[in-house]
Amino acid sequence: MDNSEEQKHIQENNGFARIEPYTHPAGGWGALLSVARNLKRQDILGKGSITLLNINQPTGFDCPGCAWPEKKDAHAFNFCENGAKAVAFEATSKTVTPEYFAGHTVSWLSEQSDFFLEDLGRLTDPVRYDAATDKYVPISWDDAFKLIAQHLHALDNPDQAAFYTSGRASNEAAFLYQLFVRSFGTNNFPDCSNMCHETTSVGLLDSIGLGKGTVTLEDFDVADAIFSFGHNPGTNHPRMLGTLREVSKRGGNIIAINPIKERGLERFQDPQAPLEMMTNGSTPISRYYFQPKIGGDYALMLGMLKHLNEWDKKALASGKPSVFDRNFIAVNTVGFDEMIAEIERTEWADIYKHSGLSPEHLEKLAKLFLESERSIFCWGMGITQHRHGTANVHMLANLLLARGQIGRPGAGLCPVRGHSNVQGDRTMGINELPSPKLLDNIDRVFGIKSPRKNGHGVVETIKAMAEGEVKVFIGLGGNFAVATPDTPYTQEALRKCNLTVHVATKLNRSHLVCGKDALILPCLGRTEIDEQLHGPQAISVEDSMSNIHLSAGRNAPISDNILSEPDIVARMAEAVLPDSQIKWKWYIESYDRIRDSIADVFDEFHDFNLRVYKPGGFHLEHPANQHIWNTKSGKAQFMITPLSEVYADKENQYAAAYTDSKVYTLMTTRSHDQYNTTLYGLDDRYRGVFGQRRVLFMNQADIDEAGFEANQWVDIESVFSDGVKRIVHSFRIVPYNIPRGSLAAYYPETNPLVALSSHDKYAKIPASKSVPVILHPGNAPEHFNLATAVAPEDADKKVSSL
Ligand SMILES: Nc1nc2c(c(=O)[nH]1)N[C@H]1C(S)=C(S)[C@@H](COP(=O)(O)OP(=O)(O)OC[C@H]3O[C@@H](n4cnc5c(=O)[nH]c(N)nc54)[C@H](O)[C@@H]3O)O[C@H]1N2
Ligand SMILES: Nc1nc2c(c(=O)[nH]1)N[C@H]1C(S)=C(S)[C@@H](COP(=O)(O)OP(=O)(O)OC[C@H]3O[C@@H](n4cnc5c(=O)[nH]c(N)nc54)[C@H](O)[C@@H]3O)O[C@H]1N2
Ligand SMILES: [Mo]
Repeated sequence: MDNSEEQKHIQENNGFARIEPYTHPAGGWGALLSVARNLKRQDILGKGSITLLNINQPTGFDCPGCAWPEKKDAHAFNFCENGAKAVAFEATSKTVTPEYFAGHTVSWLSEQSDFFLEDLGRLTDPVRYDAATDKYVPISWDDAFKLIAQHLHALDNPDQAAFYTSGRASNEAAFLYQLFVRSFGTNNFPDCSNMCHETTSVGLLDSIGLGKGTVTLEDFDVADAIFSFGHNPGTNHPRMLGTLREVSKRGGNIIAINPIKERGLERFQDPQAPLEMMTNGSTPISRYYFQPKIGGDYALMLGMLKHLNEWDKKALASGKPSVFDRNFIAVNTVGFDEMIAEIERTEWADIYKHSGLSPEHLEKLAKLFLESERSIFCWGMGITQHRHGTANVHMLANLLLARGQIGRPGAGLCPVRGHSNVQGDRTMGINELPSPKLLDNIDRVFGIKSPRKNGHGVVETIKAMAEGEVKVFIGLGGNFAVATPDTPYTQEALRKCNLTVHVATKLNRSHLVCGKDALILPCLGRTEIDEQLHGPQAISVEDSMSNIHLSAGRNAPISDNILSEPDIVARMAEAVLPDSQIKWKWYIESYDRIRDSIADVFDEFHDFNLRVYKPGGFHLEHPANQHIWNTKSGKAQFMITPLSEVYADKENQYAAAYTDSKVYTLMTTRSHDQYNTTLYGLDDRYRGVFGQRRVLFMNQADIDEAGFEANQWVDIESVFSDGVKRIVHSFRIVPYNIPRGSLAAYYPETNPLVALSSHDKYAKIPASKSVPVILHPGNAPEHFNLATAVAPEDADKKVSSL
C-alpha cells in the first residue's frame, strides 16, 4: 500500500482519527472554538460564560488549570483554552448519582474508558462499595467517617495508613489535613509532587536553600533572555504564552530547549489581543530552538559551563574581566572550584554524545547565555522526570549562580508548576520528610506530639501497600491508580488495602480499584459557593511564583449532599480522634480561623487574613533574592555529578548492553486535550493528532532503519534491569520532528511501562521521561484492556457523537 491508500484505509477503519500537520500558530481562533465546543458538551453554555468571567479575578476563583500567576492589571478575561476546559468539566451539569451507581456494577464501570468515566459528570453523594452486589451504595456522611475511624483504629500503628494529596487542595484543606494526619501519628504523605516537581524542591534546597522559584512576573518585563527547558506551555500553561509574547515583542530572546518542536514554543496568536486575531497575525515565540536527545539536558548544561570556563580562561589571559561573576561567587557560594575541576575533567566527546547537540549548536547556546545579563530559566517535566532529575536542577542553578544571576531583577529560577496549588500544599506541610522546625512549630501551636519519623512518598507507599505494610489509603483528590507508574503492580497494591477512600469531584478509575472496603466522598469544586456558618467562605492558593491569594466560587453547589474539602477533613478528624484538643468543627465555621492558625505556625504567613484579603493577595519573598541561603553550608552551593555517573546508571547500562533489539528512550507526555489523567477529548491539535491517543512519535530515519512505516501499529515494551515484562499494545507510528533514538507517547496509557524502581535517586520521582523501550510490530487495537487504560474506539464514539 502506498501512503495515501494506507491513510484512506486507516480513516475508513478508525472513524475520523487522522494525522494532519498543524500549520497555524498556537492559541488564536482554534483555542476559542475549542472553548465553545467544550462548554456546549458539558451543557453549561449560559453558566459557563458566567463562570469563565470570574476566573482569576480579584473576587472570583482561582483557575484550577495550572499554577501560572495572574497578571496584576488583569483585563476582563484572564483564562486560557485549557483553563476553560478544566472549568467546563468541573462546572458541568451532568451528575453521577446513587441511582446511576445502582444501575452499574464496579466491574462494568471498570471496563469503560477513563474518558467515559470523566464524562459521566459530578459526584453527588457519598457512597460505599458493597462487595456482595459489586456496586457503590449510598452511605451517610457520619457513617462514612465512622467506617474510616474503625479502620484506622484497627491498625497496629499509624504508619500503616497513607494520606495522598493531589495539588488542587486549598491551603486551608491541606493545612487541616496535615494537622489531622500528624495528630493521628504518621508522616506518610504521598503527594502528586512526588511525580512532578519534587526534583525541583530537592535540587533547589541543596543549591539555594529553598525549593521554590525566585522570579516574579515583573522579572519577565526586564529579562534579556528566557531559557525554556523541557516544558510545553502552549498546552500546559497557555497563559504563560502571553508573558512570552510580551518578551518576544520587546526584543527579548526566548530560547527553547526541547527534543520536540512544540508549536506553542514556535508561534503564538494571543486570543486576548484583538489586532492579532483580526489580522490573523502571530508572534514568533522562540528565537532559538535547540533539540537535545531526551535526557540530554544535563550534558548540554555541563557543556555550556565548559564553554564559559574556556572563554573565562581566555578573557583572564588577555586581561579582560572574568565571564563568571567572581565577586558573587566569592561572597555567596561554595563548591565553585570543585565544580570547575569536574567540568575540566569531562571530555567534549562525551558531552556531545549525551546531549545530542552538535558542537556548533552547543557553542551557540552557551554564547546566548554569555550575552544575557539577565536570564530566566523556566523548566517543567522534561527536566524533572528523569533518574537524574535532581542533578538536572542542580545544573540549572549552577549556571545562574556562576554568573551571579540570582537576586538580580530580570534573572532567576522559574520552575513551572503543574497543579494550581501544588506549591501551596507543600508550604502548608504536606511533606513526607518534614523539617524539625515545621514539626516543632505545629507542636507548639497545637500542643500535639507530631511523629518525627520520615514518612512514605508515592513510590514507597506503593511498595508498602504491595507488601501489606500500608493497609489504609486515603486520597484528597487525584487519580492515584492511573497517575502512578507500573500500573498493574500499583493497582494490585491498592486492591490489597483494607480500606481505600477518595475525596473527589468526578468519578475516576482509582475509585474502581477498591480495597476490601472503599468510599467515595464527593466534594465542592473551586467554582462553587462554599457556605458555612459565618457565610460563604474563600480558600487560598499559592501560585508558581509564591503569590498567595483567595479564591471563591460563584456557582450553586451541584448537590446538597456534598461537603467542602476542609469540612471533610475536619469531620474525619473528629471521628478518628475523639480525644483531640483541636477544635476541628470550629475551624469550619469560618476559614479565617484556619488562616489564623496557619499564621501562628509559619512566620512568613504573619497577618495572613489582613494581607490575603487585599486584591491580589501577597507575595512570599524567596530568601535567595536577599542572598540569604538556608542551605547546610549557609551559602549557595554548586552541586556537580560526574557525567559518567549520570549517564551510566544501572538502567542505562542495562539498556546499552541489551542486544536483542534497538533500545530507544521514550518520554511519556501530555496531549493538548487532557489534564493529567482527565481526558477532555482525543485531539492533540498542535502536534497534528486528531481523534486518537494511541500514537508514537518517531524520527523518520529511525522508522526507516527499523523497517517500519508511518501509521504502522506497534507494541512498546520497556526493558529494565529487573527483567519484568512490561508491554503496551497497539500504538500507531507518527513520523515526527524528534531526535533519533528518542520517542514520545501519551501518559497515562504508557504508565504500565514505567518501572516503579526507575526513579530519581534523591527525590524518587518516577523517570516518566526516560523509559528505555524496544518496539515490536503490532496490530490495531481490538478491545479495551485494563493495562492500556483507555479504549480508543469507545472514546472515539463519545467524541464523534457531539
Ligand atoms: N492542559 C493541561 N495543563 C496542565 C496539565 C495537563 O495535563 N493539561 N498538567 C499540569 C501539571 S500537573 C503539570 S506538572 C504541568 C506539566 O507541564 P509540562 O512540564 O509541559 O509537562 P509535559 O506535557 O509532560 O511536557 C513535557 C515537555 O518536556 C519535553 N521533554 C521531554 N523530555 C525532555 C528532556 O529530556 N529534555 C527536555 N529539554 N525536554 C523534554 C516534551 O517534549 C514536552 O514539551 O502542566 C500542568 N498544566
Ligand atoms: N507517565 C507519566 N506519569 C505521570 C506524569 C507524566 O508526565 N508521565 N505526570 C505526573 C504529574 S506531573 C502529576 S501532577 C500526576 C497527577 O496525578 P493526580 O493529581 O493524582 O491526578 P489528576 O489526573 O490531576 O487527578 C484528577 C482527579 O482529581 C479529582 N479532582 C479534580 N478536582 C478536584 C477538587 O477540586 N477536589 C478534589 N478532592 N478532587 C478533585 C477528580 O476526581 C479527577 O478525576 O501524574 C503524574 N504521572
Ligand atoms: Mo504535575
